Amino acid sequence: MNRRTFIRSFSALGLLAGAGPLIPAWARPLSGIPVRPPALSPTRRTGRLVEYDLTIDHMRLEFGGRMGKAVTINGTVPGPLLRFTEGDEAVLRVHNRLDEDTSIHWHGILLPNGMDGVPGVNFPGIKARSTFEYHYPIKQYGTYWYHSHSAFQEQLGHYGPLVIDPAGGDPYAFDREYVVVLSDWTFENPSDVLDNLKNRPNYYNFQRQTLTGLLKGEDMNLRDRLSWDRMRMDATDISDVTGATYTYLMNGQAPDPGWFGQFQPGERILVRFINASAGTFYDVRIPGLPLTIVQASGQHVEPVTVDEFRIGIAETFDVIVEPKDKAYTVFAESMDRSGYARGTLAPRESMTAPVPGLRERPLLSMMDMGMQMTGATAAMQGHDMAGHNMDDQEAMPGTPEPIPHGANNHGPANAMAPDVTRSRLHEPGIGLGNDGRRVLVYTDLRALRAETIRAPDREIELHLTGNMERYMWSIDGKTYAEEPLIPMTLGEQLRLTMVNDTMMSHPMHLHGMWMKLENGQGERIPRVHTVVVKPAERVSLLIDVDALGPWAFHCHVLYHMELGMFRVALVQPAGATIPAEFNSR
Ligand SMILES: [Cu+2]
Repeated sequence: MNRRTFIRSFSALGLLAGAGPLIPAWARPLSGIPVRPPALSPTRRTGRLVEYDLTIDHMRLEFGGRMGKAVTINGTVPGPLLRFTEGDEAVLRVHNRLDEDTSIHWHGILLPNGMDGVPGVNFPGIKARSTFEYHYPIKQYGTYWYHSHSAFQEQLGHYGPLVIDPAGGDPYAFDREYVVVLSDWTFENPSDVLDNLKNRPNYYNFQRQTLTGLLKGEDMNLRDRLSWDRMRMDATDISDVTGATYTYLMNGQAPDPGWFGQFQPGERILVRFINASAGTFYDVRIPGLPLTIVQASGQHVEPVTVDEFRIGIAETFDVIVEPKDKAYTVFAESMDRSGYARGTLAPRESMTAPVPGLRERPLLSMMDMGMQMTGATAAMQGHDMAGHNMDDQEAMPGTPEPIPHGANNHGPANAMAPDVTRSRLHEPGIGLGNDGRRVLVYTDLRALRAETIRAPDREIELHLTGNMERYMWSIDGKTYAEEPLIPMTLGEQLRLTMVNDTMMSHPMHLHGMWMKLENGQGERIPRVHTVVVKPAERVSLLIDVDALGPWAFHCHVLYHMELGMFRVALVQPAGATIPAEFNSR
């Protein structure tokens, strides 16, 4: 019995309390039968009524050989797998054993407003040592997740997977299924992480280019240097929190030895990837295996086969792979290349596969800065721009037209506005797509079923704003405290355009309603609950405003949300006045 097997089997029995990682049942290797990861057993099942009990507590758990104090759900990080079938009625009793408030938000689930679980927005929170019962009908299918919306509990392990089987079955066959939850762990108290970022926004960026290096002109020409200075940013500011403090987790396990999933040669395997991180975008690949994407944001898409995909915080992608009789590494590299989460898929536990090296750290580009560009610079979009001359070039055919931003009227909360913004849905994202690998892009996503497209009744434009030097994050230059509401009218068709004035990617999430991503696929427009808006990008989405109540709309980088990149989308019947409590916040 090797160390991995030993720790796994003994900790599963609770025999190694405090000595090994406690692995949720669904994340243990499944040999032979069953071929589905075991979900939490319902407390009771009566017809379509499925009842679960979830207990939130503090526990000391091991991450990469070191003990940390986690917030657990039923004793593990991540929490148990919750499984439903479309058409079920969910009853979820959440028992809070903490000495502080908690909550569970069901990410991507369409439900009555009072069951959405955002304290101070649509429910009071779950008080210390009390129980709250969620009750809602399951009206959709797909891979989702759930997490705390209270303080920094999500960073401490308060998240888990939620899978809903379609009433009519999935439109593709598979022999075995795994859930892969990616997340990030820090032994620092998350509020200290935030303090560090506020005191010195590049606190965790040990990859920073030195000022002397810049002045010597090693990496950039003069115009670039001036631009960076203007932005108060650095070309290596890809993530706020990096591998300097994060341990990157796959199914709750640090990379050595990492998560293990077993299969039998010849099987088709469905892997449900969920990014439950507080601050990490991952680039996922399984060297040697093409990845066929069949679901995005929990919704079926026309299969598209790639070598790699970027998964933003809170996104989900379902992937089908067909491994041969050998071991494979499931490699999830952090976007800033400061570390990785890792797992192994193999027919036997004794097998391992080579672990790829981290790729070179990417640099932000002129495109990311929203610089006005012509020709060759535009033609090189998606590649590192730092140091490239931007003169005398011609526009590349097919490049979306840049749109001038105009004056930066977002006040001091916005460091600067880009000169131009444009659609970047066809781009794989920073650091990807220039090494021959086929990378998933948003324009690839094509819904399996056609949608009825209605012309928008109303259009709104929101700018994602920030000041990296002061670590301020906001929307239209205002924090949630300063400007809490986005009013919406029940029944309207809304076009929401987001313009990212910052140089960081923001995974924007709307609760309670689908957003449909206008990616050029016509009536096959894909539904998303979360969309990554790249630096200097302009993205538009259509929303059927069909659910009454106050719904959270926010950036899913936990620290950006905490600092105010957050709004309440308040859906009311036409003609209703805004309740006083929302004006006086
Ligand atoms: Cu953000």
